[in-house]
Amino acid sequence: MLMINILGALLIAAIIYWFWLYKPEQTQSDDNKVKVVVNNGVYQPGHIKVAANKEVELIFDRQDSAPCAEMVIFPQLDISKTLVMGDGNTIKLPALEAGEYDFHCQMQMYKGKLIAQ
Ligand SMILES: [Cu+2]
Repeated sequence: MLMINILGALLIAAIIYWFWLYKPEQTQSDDNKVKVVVNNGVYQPGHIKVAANKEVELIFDRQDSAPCAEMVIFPQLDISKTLVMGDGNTIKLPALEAGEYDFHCQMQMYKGKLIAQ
């Protein structure tokens, strides 16, 4: 019984960490070309700053074979792509107006943000 309580408390702590406390790694790109590693439930970096009004190239390196990691979706841009294992996933985005653009997997467990400025 005690064991179950401890597991429950750990699970709650993990959920709180995941949804409220986790701060994604940030990166800033000068040439608008960024490599993003997909593994362990996070995009690394998760927050990507790029220059606005300039085409963006993202190279996704998928290390997680779970189906959850299979697709990346940019809802505001109406772009989605199925990712193969490894780093052969290049996504070219049009020049973006300044603003924030989300990207996530189909279940929204993996979440990232593109910040054009
Ligand atoms: Cu997912």
